[in-house]
Amino acid sequence: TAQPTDVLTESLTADERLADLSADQLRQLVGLVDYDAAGDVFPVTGWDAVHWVVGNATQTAKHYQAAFGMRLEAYAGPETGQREHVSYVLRSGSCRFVVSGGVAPTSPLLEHHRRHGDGVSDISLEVPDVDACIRHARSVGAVVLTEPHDLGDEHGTVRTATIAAYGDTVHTLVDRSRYTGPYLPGYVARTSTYRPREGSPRRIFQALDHVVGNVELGQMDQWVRFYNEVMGFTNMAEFIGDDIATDYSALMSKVVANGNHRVKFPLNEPAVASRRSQIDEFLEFYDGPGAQHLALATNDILTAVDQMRAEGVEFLDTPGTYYTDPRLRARIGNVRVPIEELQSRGILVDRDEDGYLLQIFTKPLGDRPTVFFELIERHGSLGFGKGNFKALFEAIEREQERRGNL
Ligand code: TYF
Ligand code: FE
Repeated sequence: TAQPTDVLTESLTADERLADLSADQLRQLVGLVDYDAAGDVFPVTGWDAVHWVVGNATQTAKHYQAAFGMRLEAYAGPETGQREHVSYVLRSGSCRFVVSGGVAPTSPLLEHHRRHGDGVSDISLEVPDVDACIRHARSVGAVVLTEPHDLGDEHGTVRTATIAAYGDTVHTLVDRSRYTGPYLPGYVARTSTYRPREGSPRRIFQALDHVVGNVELGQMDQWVRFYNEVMGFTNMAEFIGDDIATDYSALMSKVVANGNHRVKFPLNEPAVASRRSQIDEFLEFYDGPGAQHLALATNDILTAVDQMRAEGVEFLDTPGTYYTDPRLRARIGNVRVPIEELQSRGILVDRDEDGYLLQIFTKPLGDRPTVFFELIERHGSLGFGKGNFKALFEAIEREQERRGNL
């Protein structure tokens, strides 16, 4: 029987409850919009988890706790009957990572890692009706990798199915509305033994904002169509077309999103430019299409950057001229902190008709020049920092040149 407090929590979305934010705060944090859910062929209510395959999940899980302020919540491995690999479930706000690595030499995860290095294998999404989504996806030609099925234990049942996306990346659809366990059947609850340093913030980020995919030359439009037709996602206004591509970006980009923009997928392809695109470099070292960056939404990017830097995370440099450029000063107007606070940390700022955003990008996290992170603090802007593309792509190319890949 529902207690009064349960009634209260039930009126919140999973995001609001997990991120401990009001509806308004969440709306601002990740740039939600109103939409009419009637007629949605593939209703998506949020992100379920980002699954990583890495070379050393045990250490990577510690890094996400120490440097990203994530909390360990669940675990599966040989001790719990999962013999081939270990998986750590980490969470910050409503953003969940599942970090896995091979244990048995026969683990198929080791093959994924040999080919791609550390990377994202599955961007799993929360849907209220797995079967309806799969019926629709199949009817428009999507590749169904795992049919809808139930996973159960003493905590209830999770319904799930998996469809193929770009490269080896997949989308597992998850309905956990009838489940109360720590993550999925097969996992046991496990908490962090890592203790944040005295005075460090409770949480560095509250939610996942967007996940960007890099695809092969000439394939961007076909993946945009995939998200349009299979998932009913619509195209957002922000894109990098031919014009910008050849001038400085060396890439083309379009953005698709679900109805309320909770899930946003920018998709990049390399442009035919005078130099080797950062997307070509990714495709070579990831050995195919894959997730390029994850944007983490924070309500305090200054503390987030300070905390992450102190724990060894490296960010792209922004030249001083970015901040002294009078056009930037004129364009951005007033933001919540003095510009010097942004400059000392290398944080970028962009403004559009809806408001502004603050953002910063890490260098690639692993050994290969592939996946990296963005921190984003939105104040009304629903965009991706279009005004920063030039400065950002120049910074990425400086790194690319240092690696000898430009
Ligand atoms: O997600 C975005 O669109 C921004 C900008 O290779 C961006 O974060 C776009 C492409 C890219 C790196 C960043
Ligand atoms: Fe981004």
